[in-house]
Amino acid sequence: MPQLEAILAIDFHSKTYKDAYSRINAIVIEGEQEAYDNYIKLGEMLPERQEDLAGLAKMEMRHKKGFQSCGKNLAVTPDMEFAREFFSTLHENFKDAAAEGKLVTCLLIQSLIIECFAIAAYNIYIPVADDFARKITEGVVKDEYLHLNFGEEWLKAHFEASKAELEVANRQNLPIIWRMLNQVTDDAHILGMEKEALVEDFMIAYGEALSNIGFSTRDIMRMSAYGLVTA
Ligand code: PL3
Ligand code: FE2
Ligand code: FE2
Repeated sequence: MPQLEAILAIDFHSKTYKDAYSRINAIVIEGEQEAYDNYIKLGEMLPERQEDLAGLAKMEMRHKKGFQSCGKNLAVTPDMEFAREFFSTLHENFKDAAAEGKLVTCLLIQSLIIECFAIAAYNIYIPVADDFARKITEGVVKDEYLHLNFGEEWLKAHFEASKAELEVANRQNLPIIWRMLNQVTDDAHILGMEKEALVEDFMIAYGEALSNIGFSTRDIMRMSAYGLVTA
């Protein structure tokens, strides 16, 4: 729960707020753009679901435009170079997996890890956002649950065949998320978002996803904390 004093103290037009926003806003814009690209790629890898995936990609493009308008509304210029660098490792991993035809790894990176990261971040942001950005973000987060659900449903239907690849992909990519989170902790704090809350919401969303797919509680505990301590 965000502290009331913290919300009351936020000055959306201060130099400090706008400076932090220039990076966080860029991260979400870049994240939505990469999500768009990733769903287009997933559509090529999963031709029988191409139409559904094109629909998800379209939503990501709408999200990107929504967040661009949030930055404009605060007269902030997003630092896109910072954001591209922020996503580069995860981006490379998705690209490599796609080139090797590793659909399960691609689904884990985009539909589970990235969507859970977005769901945690957006839910924590909503209560501390300015009025304009709050309305946009509320609309966006509803869609992100659909995207997470797409990955869950597919992986659940192919659980036994995907399990081993999911374990490896989790081990490879989850530590990257914790590192990314550490990189935004200070800026997120300025926006009224605490790291502990982000970690907690991410763990809940990701743990629930793994459970829906078919992993046991024991597996989930082991998998979802992977890389958290060393990050
Ligand atoms: C998938 O649809 C979108 C992927 C975007 C990933 C965003 C991760 C954001 C982490 C930064 C934490 C602060 C969020 C602030 C929200 C405006
Ligand atoms: Fe999105
Ligand atoms: Fe999404």
